[in-house]
Amino acid sequence: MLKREAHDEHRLFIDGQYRSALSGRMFEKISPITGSVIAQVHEAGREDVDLAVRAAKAALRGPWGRLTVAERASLLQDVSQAINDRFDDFLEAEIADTGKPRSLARAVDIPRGGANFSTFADMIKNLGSEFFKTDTPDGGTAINYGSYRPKGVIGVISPWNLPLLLMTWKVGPALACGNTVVVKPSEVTPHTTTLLGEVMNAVGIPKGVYNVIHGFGPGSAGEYLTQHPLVDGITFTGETVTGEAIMTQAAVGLRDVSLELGGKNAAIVFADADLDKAVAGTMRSVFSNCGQVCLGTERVYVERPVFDEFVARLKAGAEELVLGGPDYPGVGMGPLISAEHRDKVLSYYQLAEKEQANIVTGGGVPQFGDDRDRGYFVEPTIWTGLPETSALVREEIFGPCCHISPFDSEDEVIARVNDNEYGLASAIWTQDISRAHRVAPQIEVGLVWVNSWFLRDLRTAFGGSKKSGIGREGGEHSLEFYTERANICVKL
Ligand code: NAD
Ligand code: 6OD
Repeated sequence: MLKREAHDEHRLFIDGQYRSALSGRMFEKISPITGSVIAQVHEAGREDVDLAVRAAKAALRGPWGRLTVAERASLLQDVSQAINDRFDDFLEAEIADTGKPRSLARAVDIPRGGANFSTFADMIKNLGSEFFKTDTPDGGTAINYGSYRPKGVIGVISPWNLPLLLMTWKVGPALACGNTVVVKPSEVTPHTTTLLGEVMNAVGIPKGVYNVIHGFGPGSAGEYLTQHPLVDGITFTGETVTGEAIMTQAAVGLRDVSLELGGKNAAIVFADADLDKAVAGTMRSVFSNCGQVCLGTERVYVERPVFDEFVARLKAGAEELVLGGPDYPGVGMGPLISAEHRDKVLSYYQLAEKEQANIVTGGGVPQFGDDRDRGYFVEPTIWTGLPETSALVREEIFGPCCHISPFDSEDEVIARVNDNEYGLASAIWTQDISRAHRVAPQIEVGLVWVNSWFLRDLRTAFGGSKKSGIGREGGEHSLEFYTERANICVKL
């Protein structure tokens, strides 16, 4: 079990060793549950980042680079097993950093930490290769086959909403393909990424293969990492504006990027839907993780005959949610991640009042009269009555809130859902299977769920269109991004 201390200290993890930042600079990690400092984090400067990247580069040519695919896959299965063996340590670290309900982190975040390694360890052993037999001009034959090698040093930059899940979602396949990584977790959730260094050492991952640098974005570790000339590829999950900055930084030296960015995801509820399931699914997609899920629903379109009933039932569900810290009795929703993020979400709550939205429920900061008043809680909130032009209907808020609009026809709702600059995910609720197949491909997003939400098979393509990202990860798409392919042509 992890030793709980009043103040944890998170060091950098470079070349298999925990180290202080060379500058000695540190920053504070604040608990979203209490608003007090729970850790000091070492902030990597340019020199620390350089050390980490050089360690990663050297490791490509060391024992790691000489492993067979089967040996590498076996070591990554050990990483997966070791995360599961230390499940409680990762769980405590994640809930302390994020404040999310223990039950949620136990069911989703930590299991995916292990699965992200085991899935790609399995896949890499079965990676096939294309083969073409070619007629040559002299009447002979050539054979062509595909070969792959690792891309090199991968810079991994991850966000705070699902810290272990989203970081390992990139580190797992990157290592499976034989790369080495330098990871910069979000400055507000440094803990599980740091802890993973212990696991890497314990199972015998060679030094320099997995490195961790802490810090911020611009003028700090994130920017130094993306600017480093020895970084061969950058994979990023976070906000669209940050993705734009990272893409600009990656353009120097023509480094490949994979960007998983923001969304303004819509749910469509047809009148023929099983309303019990549609309400329960939409409750999850709007309020899970306090609305801080990139795939979460912030726009709901409900066919007019069931609009009033749906709104009433979602309101009842929202009002039944128990707010509290990870272990609060019956907790269904935790706090937002930080004071800064709460200010952002509350600015939209205020805008809703200014724009005279119909506030179905919520819209403010809850007053508990107990310890919870120290945390960064906001009320689960539902609005109706706003036009499609409202910022509340168009912009990503990343909080526990949604706007619900009625619609009258399939064509109308498809046009309204697509009229947005994001294109990440959508959920369709209907019992008409033909309608589901007709509508789903017309939605301009990377992921469509029918009668479900966040049902994941890690072998499938994951990513967004428009301003929600570039490229796809998941399954063979991850293997494609994290490798360099070559064609070998042999004249027979
Ligand atoms: P963010 O963009 O603020 O930060 C993400 C990471 O980028 C952090 O580690 C941060 O320090 C770093 N960073 C910031 N500026 C940088 C720069 N100029 N150069 C290099 N690194 C920089 O995102 P966030 O607030 O941590 O996460 C929330 C956002 O992430 C939301 O927009 C959400 O939609 C998005 N998100 C998307 C997905 C997806 O799969 N599409 C998944 C989760 C979260
Ligand atoms: O499930 C995943 O692999 C994934 N990338 C989820 C992203 C969730 C966004 O918050």
